[in-house]
Order: sequence, then C-alpha cells, then structure tokens
Amino acid sequence: MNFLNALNGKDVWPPPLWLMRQAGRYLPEYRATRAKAGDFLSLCLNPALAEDVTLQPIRKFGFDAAILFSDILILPMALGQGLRFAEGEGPRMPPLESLAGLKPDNAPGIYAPVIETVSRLRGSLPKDTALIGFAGGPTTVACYMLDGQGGGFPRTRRLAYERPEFVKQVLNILTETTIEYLSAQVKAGADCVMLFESWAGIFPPGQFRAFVIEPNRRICKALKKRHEGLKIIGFPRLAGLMLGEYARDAGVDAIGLDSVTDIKAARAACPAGTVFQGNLDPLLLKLGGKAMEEAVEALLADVRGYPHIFNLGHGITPDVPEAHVARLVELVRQGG
Ligand code: 1CP
Repeated sequence: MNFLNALNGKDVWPPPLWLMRQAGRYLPEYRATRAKAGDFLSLCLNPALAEDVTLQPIRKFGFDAAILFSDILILPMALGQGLRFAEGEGPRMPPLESLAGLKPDNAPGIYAPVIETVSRLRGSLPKDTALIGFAGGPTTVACYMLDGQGGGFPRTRRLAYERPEFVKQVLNILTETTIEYLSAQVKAGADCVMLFESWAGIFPPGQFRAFVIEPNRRICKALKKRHEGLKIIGFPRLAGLMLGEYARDAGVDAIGLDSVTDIKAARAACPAGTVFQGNLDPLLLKLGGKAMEEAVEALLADVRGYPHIFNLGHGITPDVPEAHVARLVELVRQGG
C-alpha cells in the first residue's frame, strides 16, 4: 500500500495523496447525505451515513487514504460536555468550569457509533486504500472545551498561566481518554492514526512543551506499546521553530506540515528521515489554474527523493470547485 509504505519511510513515487477534510461540503453528495442525516453531529454518529461520506471522495478521486468521518469534538461530547454545531458558525460548548461534569467511564458507550463506522469501513474500503483513524490532540480539544468555541481561545490562554494545574488535569483526562479512543479505532481496523493539534501554535515554548509535546508523547508511547508497528501522524499546526523538538520528542512517525512552514527548513529542523505530509496552501485548491499548477509542481520537486504524503497544509474549504481537486489529483499522479 503506497500510503503505508511512505508512512514507513519508503520513497514512493509519485507520492501517495489524500486531502484533509476530503469528505465535506465542497462535494454535492456530502451535502445530500448531511441533509438526510439532519445535522452534522447526527451524521458523525450514524455509522452507515458516516461510512458513506468517508467513501465519497475515495470513489470520486481515488485517494490513497480515507480518513474516518467524524470530528475531534466527539470526544469531549462523549465525556459529557454539551456540544452543538451552530449553523454557519462552528462548534459551541458550555465553557468547562470544573472536572466534575466529565464522565470518562461513559465515553466509550457514547463514541461507540464512531468505532462502528471504522469497522464498517474496514470491510468496504478498496484493499489498497489505507484507513486513517484520528483524534484531536489534547491541547486543541482542551482549547474548545475551555473557551466553548473557536477563535483565538482567550480563556484557555489565560487559564494556562493562572490555573495551570486545572489545565493539566483537563489535559490528563483527555490524554487518557484519547489513548482508549484511538486504541479502539485501531482494534476496529484503522491502519494508522493522526493527532490533530491544530492550535498547537498559540502557545509559547514552555507551554508548548508541557501542553503539546508531553501529552502527545504519552499518547504515542501508550498506543505503540499496545499496537506493535502502529504509525502515528502528528499535526502540530503553526509550531514554528518548535517543530524540530516536537518531531524529536513527541514520538510520532510523520509530521503533518502546515502551509506557512518552508518544507526545507522543516526537514533541516527535524530528525533525518522524518516523513512529512501536507504543506500545500489550501487557498490554491480554491484558486486552481496556473497558481495551483505551479505550486504543485514546486512542491513535487521539493519532496522528490524523500518519503512524503501529498496533502494540504490545512483542510479543504467548502468553496473549492471539484474540478480543481480532479486536476490536483491528475498532477500529483503524473509526479511532476
Ligand atoms: O458539514 C458541516 O457543515 C460541518 C463541517 C465539518 C466537517 C466536514 C466539521 C465541523 N468537521 C468536519 C469533519 C472533520 N473534522 C474531519 C473529518 C475527516 C476529513 O474528511 O478530513 C476531521 C478530521 C475534523 C477535524 C477537526 N475538527 C479539527 C482539526 C483539523 C482542523 O481543521 O484544524 C478541528 C479544529 C475541528 C473542529 C471543527 N469541526 C467543524 C468545524 C467547522 C471546526 C473548526 C471550528 C474552528 O474553526 O474553530
């Protein structure tokens, strides 16, 4: 399998390809299934429909990997924190005030439909398509739990200084439950897992070490002990100069690279042989045309000779024309 070969550090050419948020609103068939489900959370918790939307981009574009259709906020919801998706505004939760409301013992029963989606996908995916399980990184999930919504996370930032013990307790609960959650996904058939630390970059270095690297390290260590040979992709978005330390210490096998980091600088900062995934600016997929074609050629030239998984530096936006995705796939399959 090309995707797993690249993840294992082999130089595969052309590089395997998938896109973050490849199942989503830019696809008419996704919009139809979502309408059938009623709302986004019902879609995440309906195994037959979640299986179908996971497969939609595979059927259409033949990507090398499918990512389980779910959301990083299913875990806090399963822990007992209220969650709703306000139409057109993104996630909303009551900002977490204490640990008292969190019920880790109940979580597996509540996220069970997500695990069932993984099992179903194991049976329905083409044999040469890898299945990626995922969870939010503890710090990114804690940001949403403590602030109750996206957008800078001012309360989380303040609490990290004023009540670091509280923040650490939240991170501990998330670290432990994330290990169980990802382990259940692997047992159900995920070929590898990805940790989305999308907001890693909002913390200064000391907090980055304590809140991002350390919980990620504990998760990787525990998962690898339970599942021999398991590969883990970390996505410490906007880590900047902390990227090298993350790559060295967090225990991940591959780094999801945002699009503001120069890939040559990232390679120089990380241990030799680090596998990278991503780096293409998602805006290019919306723009298409010459801008996209030149950037794809340039990235292909940059990664030639290195193990690389072709992807964006962040998720596809709903305004991307499908034809641009088709053209991107064609360009990558040609290998530049
Ligand atoms: O249909 C809709 O309107 C909902 C849009 C949507 C989708 C398609 C949300 C709401 N989540 C998802 C799916 C999703 N989210 C996947 C599925 C797999 C895929 O195809 O890639 C994954 C892996 C995620 C992960 C996720 N959710 C992250 C980490 C990655 C990232 O984008 O940084 C984050 C931060 C979330 C929170 C979230 N969920 C949804 C939205 C709009 C957001 C972001 C809110 C914000 O900007 O703060």
